Amino acid sequence: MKVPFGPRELEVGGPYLQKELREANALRHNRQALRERFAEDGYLLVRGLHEPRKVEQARRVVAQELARENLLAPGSDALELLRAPGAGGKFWGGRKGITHHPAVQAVLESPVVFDFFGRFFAEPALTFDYKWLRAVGGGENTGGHFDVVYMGRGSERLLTIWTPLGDVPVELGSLAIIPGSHRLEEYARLRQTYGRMDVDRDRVAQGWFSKDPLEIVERFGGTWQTTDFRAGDVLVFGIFTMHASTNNTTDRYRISADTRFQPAADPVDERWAGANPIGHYRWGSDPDKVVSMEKARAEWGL
Ligand SMILES: O=C(O)CCC(=O)C(=O)O
Repeated sequence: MKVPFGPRELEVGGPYLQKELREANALRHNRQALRERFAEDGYLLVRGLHEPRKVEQARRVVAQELARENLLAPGSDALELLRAPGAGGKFWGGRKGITHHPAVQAVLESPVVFDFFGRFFAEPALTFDYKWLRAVGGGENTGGHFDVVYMGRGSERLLTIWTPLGDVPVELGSLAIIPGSHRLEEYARLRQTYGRMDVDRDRVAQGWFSKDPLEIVERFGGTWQTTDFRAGDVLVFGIFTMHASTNNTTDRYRISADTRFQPAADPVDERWAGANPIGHYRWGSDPDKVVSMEKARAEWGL
């Protein structure tokens, strides 16, 4: 089977893309084993962390919001998330009315999530108030990037938890990771250059290192790994783990949230915390000063 992934079609099971993300469920209650797995892979896949019933309640709230904005196909069952003709994607980053709706918050800030991170860090965890919640439309995907370029001003132990709000099989646009990209020697230069970028400070037009997933693995090595996610599963990864998503090739929305956790005692990136986080404040502003990713890459020799 071939999967559209950015501008490419990659064979699942071939050298570039596989559906073999490793489950970490058996390690969930063993801090040492979890940490060793994370140090090796740069991610942790936990199946069924959330009760599917709770995920469905959150999904219902997001579906109602899409319906309110006339983005769902008229007459369709809202939970199916069939897109209205011509409807595009939707991003509710920082929109507290929906990201902090009790049913959504019950998943994203559930005690099971705090317990998971508290155990992993061996100290209390905090989460950014800002949440990244999205409905990914037809043909859309996420390009290859490290999260550090968006949120690297605080804790070096910051982790992302990606939470699909419903089943997300590969054809709906599943998250894909390059295991080991956070530590492999071949990625060292990328970490030392692109990985030190800050989209607000440096005004680079795009946070994605590349829209082309094949370019990344051909150049730096590794293999994209993804899976068919089920409602309740989560994927945790670090700020130097290369990730992207396959394209949504269906007529339905993929909805998911990415949220962040770190040790509560560590410094916090000021853009994402507090009652009204400022978020990105300069990224993409002032077109005369924006630096293209091509130019930035030329300067890094990449
Ligand atoms: O959901 C997506 O497509 C992108 C998510 C992402 O890049 C992240 O969780 O950091």
